[in-house]
Amino acid sequence: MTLVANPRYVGEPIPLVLDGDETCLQLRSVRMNGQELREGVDYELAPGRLLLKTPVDGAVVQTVVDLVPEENTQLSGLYKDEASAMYCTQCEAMGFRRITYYPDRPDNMATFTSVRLEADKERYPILLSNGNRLDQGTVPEDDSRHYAIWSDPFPKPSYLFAAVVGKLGSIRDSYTTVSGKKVQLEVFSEPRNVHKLSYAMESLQRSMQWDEQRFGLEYDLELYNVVAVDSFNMGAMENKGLNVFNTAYVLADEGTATDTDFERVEGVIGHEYFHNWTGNRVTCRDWFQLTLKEGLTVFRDQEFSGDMNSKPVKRIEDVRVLRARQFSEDAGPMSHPIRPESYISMDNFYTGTVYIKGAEVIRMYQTILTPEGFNKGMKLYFECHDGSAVTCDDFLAAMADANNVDLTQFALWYSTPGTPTVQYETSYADGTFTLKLSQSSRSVTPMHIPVAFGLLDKATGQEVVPTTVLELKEASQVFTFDGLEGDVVPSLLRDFSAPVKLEPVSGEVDESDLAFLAARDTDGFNRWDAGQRLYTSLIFQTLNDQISSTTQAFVDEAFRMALEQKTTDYSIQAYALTLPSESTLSEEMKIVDPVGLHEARGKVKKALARKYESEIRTTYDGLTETMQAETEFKVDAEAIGRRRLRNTLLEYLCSIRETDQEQIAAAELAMKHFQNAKGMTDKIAGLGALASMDGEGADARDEAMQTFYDDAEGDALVLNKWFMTQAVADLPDVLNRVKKLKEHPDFTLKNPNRCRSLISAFAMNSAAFHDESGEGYKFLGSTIAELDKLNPQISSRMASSLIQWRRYDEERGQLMKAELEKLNAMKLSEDLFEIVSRGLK
Ligand code: HT7
Ligand code: ZN
Repeated sequence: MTLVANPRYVGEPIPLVLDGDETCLQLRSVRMNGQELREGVDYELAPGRLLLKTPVDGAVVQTVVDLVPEENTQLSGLYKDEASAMYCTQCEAMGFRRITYYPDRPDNMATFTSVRLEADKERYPILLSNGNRLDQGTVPEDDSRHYAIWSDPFPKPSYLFAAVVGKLGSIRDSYTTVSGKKVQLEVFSEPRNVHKLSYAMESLQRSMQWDEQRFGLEYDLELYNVVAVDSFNMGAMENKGLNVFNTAYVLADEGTATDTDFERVEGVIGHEYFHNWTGNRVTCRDWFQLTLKEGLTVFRDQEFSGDMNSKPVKRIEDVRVLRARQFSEDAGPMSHPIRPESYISMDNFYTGTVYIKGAEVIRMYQTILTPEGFNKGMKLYFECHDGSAVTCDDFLAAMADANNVDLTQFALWYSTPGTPTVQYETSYADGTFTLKLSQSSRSVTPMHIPVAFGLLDKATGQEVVPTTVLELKEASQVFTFDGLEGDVVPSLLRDFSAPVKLEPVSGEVDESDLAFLAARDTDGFNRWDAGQRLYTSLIFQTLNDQISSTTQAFVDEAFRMALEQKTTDYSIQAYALTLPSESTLSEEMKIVDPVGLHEARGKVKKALARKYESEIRTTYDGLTETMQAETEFKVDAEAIGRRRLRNTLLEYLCSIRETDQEQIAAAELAMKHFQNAKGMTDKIAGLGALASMDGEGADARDEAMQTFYDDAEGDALVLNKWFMTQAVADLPDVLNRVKKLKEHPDFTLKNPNRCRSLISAFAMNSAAFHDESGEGYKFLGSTIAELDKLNPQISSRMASSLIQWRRYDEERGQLMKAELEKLNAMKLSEDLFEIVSRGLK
């Protein structure tokens, strides 16, 4: 590397810090301008760093290190993927320092002009790195070896460096950009998976076109490579011109991937591609600014997926994830602002808060400034900061300056942890509707909260006040709407315009309004949400054994209407028929009762299934007939929606199994669904239903599990589904099953996907994991300890369920805490130590 003195620095030269992880690097030599440097004289080695005592402006520094990728089980730095035998890198956030000594910080943007890779030709025919390939050929001294030289003209921080060396298959295509440049696209995987790459390629082409159309952003290199790797800590990585992907987010075909997998492939391919501008061209000054690139890029991928499929469906899905995942994170000891203020290990801050709440914050800019204003802000952001490492404040300033508005108060979203609450109070007299909004949050001063609002005529369902964005900026504010006639119903926080909890001041939600909105709201998101609130009410009434007949009647009506809806928007219909998840429901409880909640939700589900069994069956059979008549397998919105709806109905039908007779009928239905499935979506839905069957359904369950396993023929992603289905089953002895599966020859703690599919999935099986014996906690605690020795990024993530112990009753809480204390007494990785110690604080 060539050193360049910081032109802003004045004073005596100070030592230059090169970061390096001595636990995996063996330093051989350091040279400056060709001269070998002496340890203790010219440089010093300390834990985590090498100090160059007298750096010289313009000097060329060379470091030579040894490392053993085969032993790198952390999957950070350079490692060997066992499944494919390929070597690959993962440098974000701090993996480059596990490859060599270097100023490994995001604001050090350098051009990597000649990355030379060399390997055995036969065993490693593919040699890839960032940018464009300058040269390749046979090594002159040894014709069994070859080399490639890569050069990336764009300055980049080291976290965006990548190299891949292996025996890979690929598919190739191209994309001609809006200005007529032809870009070569290539997607690589293990040769046996090449037939599963076309959806990723098509998604990439769609992403490139969408970014040009929506934001005027064009791709900038001559080629774009994507590599699928089985062992990967996260979803994917946006390395410049050489994305590395977890196989789970690239490989997809109808036989092995569900519709959700297809949707994820499209979303994650888009996400990594969009990083080329929001992350790579403009990057983060420091890791506290992570949401600058991640929140913005998640927002961009959400918008992309919404445009490719259905906007309301995508919004519902995104808010479901936010509520289930981020709200609980924000209510626990890992609560942090989207721009965190401190960390021990940065890897622990790739969180739901930074990513998905971060995306909600970006969405609020758009809501406040309008899409046109938002686009103006984006344009200015790139004009001012292309090629730089900047901050969230710079982004906010671009939005404010481009629109000539003051966003000072909005900046509180970057520094305030926790989920704000917005309370509302309404009155209506003499044709004037009055709405009082108040806010409370962990910010000392009020936040800037956009509340999208509409009013509907109660008699006709017509919008009398179309969606209007109310800007709540004070602790409490009153808004009036006059000139109205007849009764009206308010629709608040339309399209979920801010990541807040909404509640009436009185504490009593008007359920008749909810029932009206569930049937007639013109805002698709709020129509769905009103139904969810009614279901929530009934589930809690069931839990407390105090069912109100009025609530029951509203729920019945909402469910029946959703069921009988004549629409082709089958996904919306499916979501309207789906009860809120246990994790979303638990957000409503001060002290979470996981088993009670599981039972209450189950009871409501079964009661609805019994009440509407014949209507459910008719719709299910109708869909089955339509689908059987189809000759072509499609993954468009309509086909996905149809499968989603039919699988939702299957769940209801299979929940009716009190008597032996009913158990047999449910097992037969699920088995038929499983056996006749045309793709993985239906197959896994059938298997999922069978997985929880016992008694008269046990034989069918075991038979289907075996068939599914055999059909998988060792396919890693399909086997993950097999493990997961069993880990989340609703069976009394699920923990023993999981323990046995952990010893299965196909199980390994070394592969993060496999770990997540069994261990993390079990921790999400709330009733089983939280069994009052505490055995679930013990199992997780000991597995985390085992895993921490291999892969701290994954072990620390697995501890996230245990640190929620304060949310549970005394007995459960103490049992969970005891596991954290056991871990705390061990020698832990930094990553896990940070989570455990936060959990015990
Ligand atoms: N930007 C990428 C982050 C990432 C990562 C972070 C820590 C450890 C491993 C990792 N692999 C990828 C992913 C993204 O948001 O696009
Ligand atoms: Zn990202």
